[in-house]
Amino acid sequence: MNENSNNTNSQTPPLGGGGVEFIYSWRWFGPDERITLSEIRQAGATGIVSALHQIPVGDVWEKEAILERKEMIEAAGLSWEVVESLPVSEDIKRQTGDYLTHIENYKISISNLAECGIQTICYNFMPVLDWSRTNLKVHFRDGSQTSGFQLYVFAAFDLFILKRNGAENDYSKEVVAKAKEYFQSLNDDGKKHLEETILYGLPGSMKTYSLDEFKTHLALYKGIDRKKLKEHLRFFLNHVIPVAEKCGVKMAVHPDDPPWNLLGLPRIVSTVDDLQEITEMIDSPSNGVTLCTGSLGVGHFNNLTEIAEKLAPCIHFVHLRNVIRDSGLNFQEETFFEGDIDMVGVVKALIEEGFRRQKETGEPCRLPVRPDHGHQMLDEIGKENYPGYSLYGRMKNLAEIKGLTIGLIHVLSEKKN
Ligand code: DNO
Repeated sequence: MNENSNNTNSQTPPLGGGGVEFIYSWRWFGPDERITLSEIRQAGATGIVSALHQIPVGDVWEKEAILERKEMIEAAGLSWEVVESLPVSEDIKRQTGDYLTHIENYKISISNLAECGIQTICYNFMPVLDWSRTNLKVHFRDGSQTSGFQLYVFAAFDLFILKRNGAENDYSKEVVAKAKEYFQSLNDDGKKHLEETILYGLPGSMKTYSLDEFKTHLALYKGIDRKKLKEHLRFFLNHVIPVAEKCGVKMAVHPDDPPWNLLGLPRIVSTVDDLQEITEMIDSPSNGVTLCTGSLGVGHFNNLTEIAEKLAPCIHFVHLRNVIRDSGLNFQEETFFEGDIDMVGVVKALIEEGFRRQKETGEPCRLPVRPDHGHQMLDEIGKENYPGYSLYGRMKNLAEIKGLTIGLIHVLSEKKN
């Protein structure tokens, strides 16, 4: 074998075997990101999870733009496995303004993606905010940095910065008192920092909402409760799932992070019951879920192994990361094996499902999996990247995912035979 091999063939042999092929994937925000495709390949990924963040939400993803990104990825010896996300516009979530046009555009984007060979699409239905933290740089015990959420800090933002009407009814007396004390301890910089952290916006844009912009967005959700938002999701699925099914695309809804209502905004993809209800809204192999162990896992009421087992046939995409949480709705991102989530139990459920699918179809089951957020560590501390989307932290998690999945597939295949 040539020592200086520059082989860019993405067809690396499947690892693990036994009828289940995890596609070891990595989220890449595109060519503007600091982390390059070459680094991603060296980190051990073969699949890419990406999105065309430059296209305004609601517009069509034209084939030309999709192919341009695809070629870039393939030129680096990788393959574009999943779109995360094909974003659902706020208009669609609220059923206001241009929502019908946006839905039509969404359908065109799905078929354009399918024609370009991309068959898994992740999306979410969280109003206004995507994921929320109160601290994006928690000092972790080993010297790295991670992210966390403290309910009283969040409440301090809600009560004293946002000054939302009726906010005090959403927290216990203890939390309100702690929030007050905390807020009084902050200087102006501390207050600004808290505001920016919570309004960080979406991964894929470094944009932070201004407080006024945010208030405007919140106000537009007046009158939209869980029931209404579910109706809007059902309407959206009724339109897009038949198109996805026709072109062989799997839609995978991403759970809410964190999985509870925030700032008076309803969240409807938070529990096993929510997920089951959504998958039953329209019975189709294209109507599935993204199993995100971290987003669901911060809810002390969610048992991830149970969710993986119950939802198994509908899981099209997996995000693996660990967290610690408590019953007071506080949480922190942990190292891969040391949190409250039983990663072994979850992966075991996925492998069993893989065996089942292989038996059903006669084909090996391919399931894209990616490390989600990683700690900021080593000489990446102080460097800029989307919070959680570090190179080294995710590289470590990916190695742990590979070890766990390959080892478990081996053991479970032996047991089966
Ligand atoms: C956070 C991610 C989410 C996810 C979207 C999917 O890091 O897990 O932003 O990409 O919610 O639509």
